[in-house]
Amino acid sequence: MTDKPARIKIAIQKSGRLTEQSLDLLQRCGLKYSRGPDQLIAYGENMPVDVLLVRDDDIPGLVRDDVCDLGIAGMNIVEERRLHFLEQDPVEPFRIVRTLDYGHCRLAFAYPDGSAVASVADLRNRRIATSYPSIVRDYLKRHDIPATVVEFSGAVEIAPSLGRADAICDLVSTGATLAANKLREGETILESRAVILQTPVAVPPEKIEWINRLLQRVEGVMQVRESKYIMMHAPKSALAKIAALLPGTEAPTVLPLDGLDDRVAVHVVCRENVFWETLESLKSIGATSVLVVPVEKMLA
Ligand code: PRT
Ligand code: ZN
Repeated sequence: MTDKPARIKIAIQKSGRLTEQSLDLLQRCGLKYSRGPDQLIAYGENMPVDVLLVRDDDIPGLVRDDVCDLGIAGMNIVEERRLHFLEQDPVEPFRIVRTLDYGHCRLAFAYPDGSAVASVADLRNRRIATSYPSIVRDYLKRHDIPATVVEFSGAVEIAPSLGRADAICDLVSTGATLAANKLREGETILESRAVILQTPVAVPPEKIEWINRLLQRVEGVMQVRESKYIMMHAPKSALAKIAALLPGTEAPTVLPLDGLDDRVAVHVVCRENVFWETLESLKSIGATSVLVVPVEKMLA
């Protein structure tokens, strides 16, 4: 018998677009780990949390099979694998417990420049190349479009020029890859970000504390990243409008300004990112000296 808490395993991408930010997230949650070069497991030194470094495609399966308690992967991979697993067994294979703020991309159709196939409506009885066959088939079925899905494991964008497909459905971020391959972006069928998956089985009591702690810390890290402290001078009469422009804001601190009766200093914590458009709108209702400052830590 041992009193040690059971160790939690979290699977993340070993080497790819999500690796750096996933490791950074875990570090911000307080995890210190040791990892040798090419090691597949990084052992947590100060928390009973070990990190499995694997290909992103394997992460949903590892979580479904309860080999890992948690996993981080792109929604594109997660949804593709989910639909695939559901074909074999109609039980939800895992739970998505948090959407993260990195790995943004979209799964979209794209059509060759100058082709007669230029929108989803033209896809009837055509061939679509993709690495996401389950998502694409599901979309076509839901929209009642009979078409052939041609599976490619990579380099999908060259399928039309090879004569293998009339259109593609692939991940797009900036659109540069499509443009370089003379393809025009069409309809988006999935907006994707990295997400945290949790195993579908009930969490054993010896793991509950640390799984909850980790997920709560992720919540804290996300909240801080999305939060901004905003300071400005504004007309007293504009306070309601300012609150409406800054979503997720708690009651603002309003301070008098020396020698000015109609203007005040306003300080607010805004729990969403603040864009230039918002600052321009604040200015248009009379705000001046607007400062937006990042938040380091927050205890709600
Ligand atoms: O080896 P492993 O299997 O783990 O990695 P991988 O090669 O399958 O995945 P990787 O590292 O390329 O991507 C990991 C995850 O990052 C994806 O599953 C997405 O969730 C997310 N992501 C975000 C992207 C992109 N942006 C992206 N732009 N994944 C791929 N791309 C590719 C896309 O497939 C296309 O080839 O980039 C190209 C398009 O980019 P733009 O900027 O030219 O539009
Ligand atoms: Zn992959």
